[in-house]
Amino acid sequence: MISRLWAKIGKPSPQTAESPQPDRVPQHVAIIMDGNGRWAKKRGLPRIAGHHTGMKAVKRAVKEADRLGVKYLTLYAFSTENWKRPKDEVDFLMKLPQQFLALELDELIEKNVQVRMMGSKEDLPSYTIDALEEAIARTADNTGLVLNFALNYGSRKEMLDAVKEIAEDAKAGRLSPEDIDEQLMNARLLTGGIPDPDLLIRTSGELRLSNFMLWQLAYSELWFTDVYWPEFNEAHFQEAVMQYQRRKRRYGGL
Ligand code: V07
Repeated sequence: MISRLWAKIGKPSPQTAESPQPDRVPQHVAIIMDGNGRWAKKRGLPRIAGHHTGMKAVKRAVKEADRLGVKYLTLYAFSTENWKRPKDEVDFLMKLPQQFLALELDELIEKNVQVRMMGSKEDLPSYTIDALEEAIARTADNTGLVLNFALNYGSRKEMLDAVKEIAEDAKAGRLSPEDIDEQLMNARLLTGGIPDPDLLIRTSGELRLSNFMLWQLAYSELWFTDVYWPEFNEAHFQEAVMQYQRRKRRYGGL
């Protein structure tokens, strides 16, 4: 009886409630990985314990993005403002790229992941730059998921640097003001070649962009969760993607 009713009205697809539709997966997901310190504090642990456990959530997010068919994953690992934190914490954070890559680079290579970095190498310790450059070089020809780490990144600095470059070109007569359009600006930003994020995820309950990809997020869908980053798992990622799929994207039109 029930099955005949369903034949008339159409069976509820288990896909819609339980897991993201494989078509319409966001091409580019960007994540502000917030709440590592608060997660640690809640447990009576030092902040660095939160950062350490946060790395495990990075691994989960990369695997889940890859499994879902996301093409670009950008992770905000360290902002230009994070230098203001206590020196011990900054020193610990600066060791994480090397630590992460020592554990994960072989698997990333095996999974055809391409590692990229977005941010200023200035002020980064040489061991961090070396580890990053090795990972970038060894995955440069990979054609799978692009894993883009925002490290020592700030969006206003990114835009100012782009504008300065454009002004220099104009001053030297290499371009004229009429040539300055969105396409040119896109090309001069650190995301050059990577499409704008379709979906931004921010954990830990803060409802801000915090100087992250301000130009590129102009039309992105935003998804916030109270979950602290070290607890962010596959189910949360799927929930964000399902929410994204339920929204109708308008790009300012109707
Ligand atoms: C960092 C762990 C995740 C939560 C956010 C803050 C702490 C992975 C990296 C990383 C960066 C570049 C790279 C490979 C891995 C990382 C920093 C902090 C500075 F090529 N996690 N993670 N870098 N945290």
